[in-house]
Amino acid sequence: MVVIKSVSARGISDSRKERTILVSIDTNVGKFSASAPNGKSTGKYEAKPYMKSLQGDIETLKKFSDYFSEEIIDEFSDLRRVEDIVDRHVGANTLFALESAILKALAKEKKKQVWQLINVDGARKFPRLVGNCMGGGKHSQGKKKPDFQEFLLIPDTREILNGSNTNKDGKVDAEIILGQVDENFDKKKNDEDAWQTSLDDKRVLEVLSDVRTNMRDSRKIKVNLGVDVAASSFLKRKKYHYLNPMLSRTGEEQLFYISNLIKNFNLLYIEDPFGEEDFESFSALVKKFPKTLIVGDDLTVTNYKRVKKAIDEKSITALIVKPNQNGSLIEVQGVCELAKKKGIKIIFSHRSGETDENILADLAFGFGADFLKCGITGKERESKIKRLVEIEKSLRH
Ligand code: 2PG
Ligand code: MG
Repeated sequence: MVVIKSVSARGISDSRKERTILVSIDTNVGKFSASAPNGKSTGKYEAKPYMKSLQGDIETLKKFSDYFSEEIIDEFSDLRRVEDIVDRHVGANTLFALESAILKALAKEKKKQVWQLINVDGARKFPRLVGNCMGGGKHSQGKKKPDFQEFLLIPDTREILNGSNTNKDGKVDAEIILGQVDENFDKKKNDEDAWQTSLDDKRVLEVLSDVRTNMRDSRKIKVNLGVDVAASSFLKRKKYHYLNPMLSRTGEEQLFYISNLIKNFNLLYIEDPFGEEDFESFSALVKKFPKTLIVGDDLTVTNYKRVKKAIDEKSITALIVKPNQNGSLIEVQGVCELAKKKGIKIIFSHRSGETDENILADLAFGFGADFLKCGITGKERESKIKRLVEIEKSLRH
């Protein structure tokens, strides 16, 4: 069992140089720490990262430090006791980092890997990688850019290195093509290290289609395409306000437009194609494309109630799980169990402002995620992929 002797926290910089929290614990089996990432295109319904402020949460943890020592942690479900202590006193980033540090201590004490604390039935399925290749929206700078936030490559393999190398090659290929077709291309990358471009959404999808063909020819691998529309970020007064080219679409027009994109570009994956309140339009899309991954992120925000509503209303076929959208890993477990029971695919995901923390890989594997969305390049993104490779290797021996 783990006994927590003390808890402390401090602010650190994320990949965007914004402040986030690092929580450290001192235990009977040593010192452990973990950090939380930051979102930018945050859902209206996600839990607040901090109660009042980062500094406020740091002080709260300090005040509560003694209470933790009274709790004995012996298994994953004991995290609930920690949650009982800090419930409504700290935000989701703080809780997620604290629980992550505790899981690391517990793994050490049990001589196990973090994923083994979760994956009690010993499932061995690796997630497919979802890699952000080109981007726009809130994650990119510049006046002229795609309105959609992320254009994603999804290699059809569960071998992590193969998937990761395919995505890297695909990203290099995209760079070459962008150099030919985007006169403004300056090789700059956005928040998630994806290429910034001045092309519009459709033209980016054409580039991505070429990348798909090239990967098939050169690497003999099938690559599927996906998009994170992050539609709430350009929805105002019931209209989707596109800037590139400048036009607005009603909800109905958006449904028509998205449907055409799915058909014309054979998209496997479409995330947040409508506003975060619009369960109905999501349902209409699922009805038209029951086999496509219609993914809720801002819609569902890793919140059990919203996930249940989305499933009950048949609004999604897949679900983004961002542990720090919620904070409670116990609820994350509940969300994953519900999704699995209902045949909804699970995509664990990084945030746009990331740290070197790699526990996301253990969580994704442990909870049996179907996909892991964590970018293609950049040390904060690659740390998660490297950790998956490590898990893969450990299972071969
Ligand atoms: C998303 C995420 C991660 P953010 O919308 O899916 O790619 O972005 O972390 O800014 O919410
Ligand atoms: Mg998203």
